[in-house]
Amino acid sequence: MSELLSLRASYEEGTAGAWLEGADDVLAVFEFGRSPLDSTDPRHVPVALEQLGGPAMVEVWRCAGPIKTGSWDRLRFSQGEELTMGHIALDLRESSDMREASRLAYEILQTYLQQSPHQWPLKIWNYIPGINQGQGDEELYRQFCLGRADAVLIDPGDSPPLPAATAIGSRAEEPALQVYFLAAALPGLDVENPRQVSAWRYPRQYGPKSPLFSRGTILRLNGSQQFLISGTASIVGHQSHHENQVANQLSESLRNVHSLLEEGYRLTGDSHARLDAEGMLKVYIRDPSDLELIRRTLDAEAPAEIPRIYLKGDICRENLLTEIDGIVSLQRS
Ligand code: 3EB
Repeated sequence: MSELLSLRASYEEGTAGAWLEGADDVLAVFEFGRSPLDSTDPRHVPVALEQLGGPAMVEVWRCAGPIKTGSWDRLRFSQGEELTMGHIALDLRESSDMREASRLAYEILQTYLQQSPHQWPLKIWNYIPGINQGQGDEELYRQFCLGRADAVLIDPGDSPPLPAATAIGSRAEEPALQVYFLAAALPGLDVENPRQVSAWRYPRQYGPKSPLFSRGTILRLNGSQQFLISGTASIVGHQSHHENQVANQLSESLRNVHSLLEEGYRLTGDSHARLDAEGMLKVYIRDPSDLELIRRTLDAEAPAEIPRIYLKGDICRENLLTEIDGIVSLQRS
């Protein structure tokens, strides 16, 4: 793996504990299938979503040190020379509702970032228990979007830099709403997908407040460039496609990823993103029995070199069965 990359993100075998003890350049260790409330160290981020298939992996982020750790209100952070990872887990049993919990999480996140040397979130991951529970505008995902919009001081009409994001559902029994992010001193380059309506412009039918995220951001630091890809589903324009057809949904999601990377090339003018060994993909799957079909489809349609894991998670629209996100590096051509 190139030493030049600002963020070295990889899937590794071994325990979270061993990775936290081992190296001094570890910014974060993500452990799957464990409640976010079980974090043992600011760099340790347990994620409730379970890994599907094997071998069992942890996700490790490394960057230039020294790495400083601490906490701010209910947020825990780990700060390298140029990048910060922060995470929040709010116990929903102590909160009146999802909108309020989401508003609180984003308020804490925003207040933390305002005093951090790394003020700009590049990507935010959101894991929401029981995301599809509730009817119509009461659906927990829509309530989550409302709370996020209540908190963030952003008017998308001003075209401010927006972070990339992923929003996925964990089991309804999971007690914690989890939000974690990667931030830097300068904003990323926002990339929208020409095949998709920008999320902040979704029509009213998808909820009272549109989600606030960009389809992807490019992190540019020290001559290296990395693409942080938002959760990408089988959505063309603003509509879900291939209802009940999980393989076709995955193929459509991959077409969206390729279209986004192509748009990144158009914007940078000279840099190609490649799905290669320096990157990583995460595939979220609603129904674990779809794993083999999804695995076969991805193996046929994406380069074998790019590391990938499969996580059990619900997609924020009930008619979607799978979603992909990832990190890929860009090379000058
Ligand atoms: C979509 O494209 C699928 O609310 O932060 C993807 C990425 C999705 C982020 C979010 C939602 C979010 O609309 C859902």
